Order: sequence, then C-alpha cells, then structure tokens
Amino acid sequence: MDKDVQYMRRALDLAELGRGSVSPNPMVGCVVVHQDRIIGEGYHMKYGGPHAEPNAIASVKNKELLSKSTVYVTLEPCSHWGKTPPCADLLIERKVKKVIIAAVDSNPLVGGRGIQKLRDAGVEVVQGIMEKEAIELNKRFFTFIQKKRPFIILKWAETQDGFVARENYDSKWISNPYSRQLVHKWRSEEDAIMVGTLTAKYDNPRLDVREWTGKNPIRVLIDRNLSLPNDLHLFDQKIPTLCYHQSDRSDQENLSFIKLKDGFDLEDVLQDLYSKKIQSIIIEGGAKILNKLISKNLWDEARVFTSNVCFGTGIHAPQMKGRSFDQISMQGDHLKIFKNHTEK
Ligand code: AOF
Ligand code: ZN
Repeated sequence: MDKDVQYMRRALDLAELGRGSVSPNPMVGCVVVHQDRIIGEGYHMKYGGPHAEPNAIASVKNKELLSKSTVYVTLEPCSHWGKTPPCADLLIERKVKKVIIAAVDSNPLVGGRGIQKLRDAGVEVVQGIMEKEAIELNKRFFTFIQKKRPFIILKWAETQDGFVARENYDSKWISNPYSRQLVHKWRSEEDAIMVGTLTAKYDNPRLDVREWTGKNPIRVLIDRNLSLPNDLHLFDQKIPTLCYHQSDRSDQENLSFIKLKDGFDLEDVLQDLYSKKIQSIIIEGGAKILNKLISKNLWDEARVFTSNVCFGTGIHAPQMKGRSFDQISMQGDHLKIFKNHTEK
C-alpha cells in the first residue's frame, strides 16, 4: 500500500476515536512521521479541547525531529483563533517540513486559509490523500456547514411487495428484530429524529434508544394544527422534544412548541433545526414526509429495509428507482443504503 495512504489511514482511525465526544466539531486525527516511522499521534478528543495537531505534537518525545518530519492530518489545520490557537501556526512554529492533508476544512473561518498559511511559511503541503474517506467520516459536519442544514438520513422498512403500512396505517412487523436493533443504534448516532403527523398518531412511537446503549436524539415532530392527542409517547416529556406547528401553545418541560408561519414547509423546519445547531437528523416516516423530502431532493442517505412479508395492498413505499445502492443481508431482511450525490 502507498505509504501516504497508510499513514492517512492511521490518522483517520485515530480521528474516529473522537466519535460521540467532539460534535459539533469534526473528528480529526493526526500522525507525525519521521524517516518512515511514526513518532507522534493524536486526535481531537473532546469538544472545546485541544485539536488533533497539538495532541500529536505533544506526544513526540524528541521535538527536534519535527523539523525533519511529515505531519498527516485528516482535516486542513485551522487558521483561526477559536477555543484554541491556530494549528497551522503551531506547525509553522515547530518548523515541520511537510504537511499532508486529506480534506479541506469548509468552516468559513478556515476554508483554505490554513493551507495558505502553511504554504506562505514555506511548508510543503499536499492535499487530497484519502479525501473521500475523510469527507465520509465527517459527512454531518461538512453537510451542516456547506448546505446550512442538518445531514438528513431517511429510514423506512417496506414489504417485499413495496408497502410501508397497511391501509389502516398498521406498520408493525415489517422488519425483523435485528433490523430494529440496528435502527436503535442509528438513532443513537444522530442529533435528532423526526416523524410526521400521521406516523406520530398511528404508530405512537417513542423514538428513543432502547435496544442499544447510547444517547437519545432530540425528538422532532410536525403537528401543524396541534391536533395530536396529548397522551402520545412523544409528549411524555421524557426526552427533549420539538413540536413544529402554526398554532398557539406554550412550552412545557422537555417539550418545545415552535410556531412557524402559516403553511410552513419542511425547509422552514430544517432551517430552524440548523439554527439550533442540529447537525444530523434521521427521519423515520411516514411515507408522506419521506416522499416530500425525496421529491425536493432534500436528503443525504436513505436506509431501506425490505422484508419477505407481503401486504398485497396498503401505503406505497417511496420510490428509489434508478438510484444505485449498497445492499446488506440482515437475517432475512435486506438493507439497502442509498447515498445522494446530487442533493441540495
Ligand atoms: C484542526 N484540528 O483537530 C479540529 C479542527 O472551537 P474550536 O477552537 O475547537 O474550533 C473548531 C473548529 O476548528 C471546527 O469547526 C473546525 O473548523 C476546526 N476543527 N481543526 O485543525 C482539529 N477539530
Ligand atoms: Zn486546529
């Protein structure tokens, strides 16, 4: 394997260790190499804490070697004074010879300035090694910054004959327990989870993380005219919940009623979530909200379970014809993962 790829792979693995602790910051890893040996490593461990580069530099025993070393970092070193001093300045001070970067930081405070600073100071810079992997690793961070909305994951389970529910909206027992457990893991990975009005009403979901160990996402619900019954699980105040509507109602503990303009659409909801710094959302139905997001091309990933159950008739699953996907077998269910490369 190419040496640069090998060291960047290590930096990406280190970055991954920050998962769950650094959001809304990106996960970043850094490796210092001298004469084909790793002499230092570090990653961004905690939100508000030191970045990957100072951690990696601090781990180098013989600092004199830094001026003859190459630094591999998964994200462009920052050029701004944030909670910590600029990493680009640190690398310049330490006189590192070469910096190899996977992805450019699209934070408008950085956006290429880190690379420029390094080059202006005479440091050799290479960018683009394992860029695709680095962007995938921080897809929530990049989408949030570039598109000014949360990263959107659509999730549904459909029968073999293409239905998400029966005509009476009953949608139980489509996917198997393994698939359902995986969904709980997914929930724990996102900042928020959302359903539309009909799903809230007919499924009465809890939208929590019960079958996995992890944090609950913020629950988001659309109930335009506040017509949903108060005894739904979503209103139990056990988990912070946002309910978007166009009526009048005051907040309760753990339950915020957010009034939007009459006839608001999903873009308005996403805009408000963006202002609340929600970086990612998983949307678990129903068909109406999923179809709307697909037709507006407002999604990043769709995770679709297909089971071997047949309903014969019912509510049609969203159509993803003509789109490529990866497929995984899940103990009888099939999981298709679609990635949207043309989204807004
Ligand atoms: C780096 N190395 O390890 C990370 C970077 O609030 P602060 O000071 O922690 O800055 C956060 C921003 O810094 C974040 O939005 C992103 O642009 C960059 N993150 N940069 O050089 C790192 N985590
Ligand atoms: Zn930094």
